[in-house]
Amino acid sequence: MSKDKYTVCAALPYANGPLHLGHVAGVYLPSDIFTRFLRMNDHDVAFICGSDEHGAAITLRAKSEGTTPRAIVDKYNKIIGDAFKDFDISFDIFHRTSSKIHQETAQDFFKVLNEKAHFTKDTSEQYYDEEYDQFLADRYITGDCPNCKHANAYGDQCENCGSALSPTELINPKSTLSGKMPVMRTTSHWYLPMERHENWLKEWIKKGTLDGVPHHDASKWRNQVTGQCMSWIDNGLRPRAMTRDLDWGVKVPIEGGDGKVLYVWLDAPIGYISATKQWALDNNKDWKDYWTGDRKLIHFIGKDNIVFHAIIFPILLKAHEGLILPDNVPAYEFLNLEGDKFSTSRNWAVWLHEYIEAYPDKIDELKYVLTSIAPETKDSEFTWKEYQTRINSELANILGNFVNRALVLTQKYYDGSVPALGELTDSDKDVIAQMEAIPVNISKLVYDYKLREAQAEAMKLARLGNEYLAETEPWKMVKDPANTERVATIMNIALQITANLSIVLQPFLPATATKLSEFLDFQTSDWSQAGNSSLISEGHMTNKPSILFPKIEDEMVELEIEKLEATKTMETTFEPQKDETSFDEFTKMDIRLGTILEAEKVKKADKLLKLLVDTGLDKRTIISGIAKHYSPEELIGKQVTVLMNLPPRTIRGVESQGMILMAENENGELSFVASEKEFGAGSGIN
Ligand code: B3M
Ligand code: ZN
Repeated sequence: MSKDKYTVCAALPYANGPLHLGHVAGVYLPSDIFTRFLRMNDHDVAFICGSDEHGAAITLRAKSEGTTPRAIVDKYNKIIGDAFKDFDISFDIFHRTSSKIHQETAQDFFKVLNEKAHFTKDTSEQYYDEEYDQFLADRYITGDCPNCKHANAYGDQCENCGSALSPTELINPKSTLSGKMPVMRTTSHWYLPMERHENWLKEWIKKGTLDGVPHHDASKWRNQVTGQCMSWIDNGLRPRAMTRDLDWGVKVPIEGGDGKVLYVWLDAPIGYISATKQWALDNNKDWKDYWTGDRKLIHFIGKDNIVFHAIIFPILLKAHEGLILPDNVPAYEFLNLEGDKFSTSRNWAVWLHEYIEAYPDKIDELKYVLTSIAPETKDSEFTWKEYQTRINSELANILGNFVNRALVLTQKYYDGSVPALGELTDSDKDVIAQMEAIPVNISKLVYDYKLREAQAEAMKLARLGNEYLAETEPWKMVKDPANTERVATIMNIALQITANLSIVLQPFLPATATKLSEFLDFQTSDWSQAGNSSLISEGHMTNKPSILFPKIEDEMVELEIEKLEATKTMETTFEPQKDETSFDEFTKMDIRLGTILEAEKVKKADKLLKLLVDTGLDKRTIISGIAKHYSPEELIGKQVTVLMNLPPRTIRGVESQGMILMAENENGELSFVASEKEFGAGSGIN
């Protein structure tokens, strides 16, 4: 039977910020494990990724960093790409959607679909920000999610519940540009009438058949993937706009497309194809082999990307004709961090590139922990305490301890040479049987996308070895010459387990597997060798080992937790920056220096002082809530900053004609905002 062929795609990260551990645990590490395993099993496989460089995620970031979209994507493509390399994620290519080959591929794709009449052109009313002269789609508009009521859902999806949205579905919509309620304006766009595809989609997702022909094993799709898709379909599919009124993106390549670009969720998945094209060009291959015929397309993604990969992209692929549809869409739930959601804006995150920089020798340690807690079926949590415990009590005490004992004792008793296997006891036979069974179990789990359990199964082999040595205690037996043959047998079996570990750990902990190979002077990447209990023969020379996993000290954990806590303190002490205002709004405020002429307490109000202030223009009464901080006497003659043109307010029967600006520190103490020099009353502030 010929082996299945695979094209494995990992979601293209937006080039609008660095990667954190949530991204790694839920997309890049599992796809890497899966692909490494496939390669070891001699499947023909391409592993594709790249950065997603269009869409509002990018332009809004550029705006907030005060730079151009081009500068943003160049910066983060590099940070992300370097982190992937350092973390040894084995993509065949990490490409970019701002490349020329991608623009052409996406435009051709759009033209093909348009020629085949898969789009409708329609004029409709869309939200528009009058202040910024811009239509508001996707992340340019936020509001409450109609499904889960989460505030700040985007115009194209809710990051909280993962549902895909349209701007008009949002409750209380607000422009992310001006912060204002948008108005409606007419514009025309190309739409994908998704409702036309409902029937085949239902059959394809539920049964795994495509127009009656078996396509994939639907029982292998995760429940949350099938569930989210079906609920979306059952809610009724509607036409979805495939173009946008923006200038950053892939230009619409047909007549009437001026000033418009492709919708980023049309553009980005085509990025998988254009990346494959570039890789094929670089390696003398034909990209079509990876996107047509008898090949499994697998999408590793986060749960907020489900409908885009399991409904919209499949519609586009099928409409295009001749291209393969996904065989599976293993989507991951979210990883939390120390009791809270990862948040880029609040800096509540462990950034991959920062981890790598701080702990370049602890790459496999992080991989191990992240796979152990991968959010495969439900949200999970990363804590530094668990990181420490898993490394110390599992990697160091079990795997590291076993390997070290096996190799050190071999050095000690046999100068590194593999001893002969003698007669086997029942327990030896049992250990050998398990050594044979474990790789079979791992295989089954990997093909079922249960990578967390698969890694646990691989660790079982280390556990088995560790227990075997602890029970047989060759270091005690060796003292009696009558046991020479028995000790040799035990050590032979321990070394065979170690050699098997160098194979089965490869997908999960590649650097560790390489170290084992060096210790043993034995290397194979052929999975079919795993389970063989005589991988290394009598007389083969092994090397002296070094410590695989140094213990994680409390100091490291404390340092990392403190680092995170520091971001929390900052957050609670100072209010986050307010929504953006405009220069126009700012210049509307009339702010001037004033001098306090008189001050007295307001009756029955222990916080308030009634001030008479010389503003240069006039002398006016201002009520200020500073009585707890200043006595009336000490205020006379003080220079202060006055907001002049607030509408007058009557407080305790007195009309207040402005406001004194004050600074407040984290302890709630107040200070006047005044000028550095003694300027005259009435000096303007702008
Ligand atoms: N850039 C969305 C995300 O990072 C996105 C994935 C595109 S995959 C084609 O959540
Ligand atoms: Zn929601």
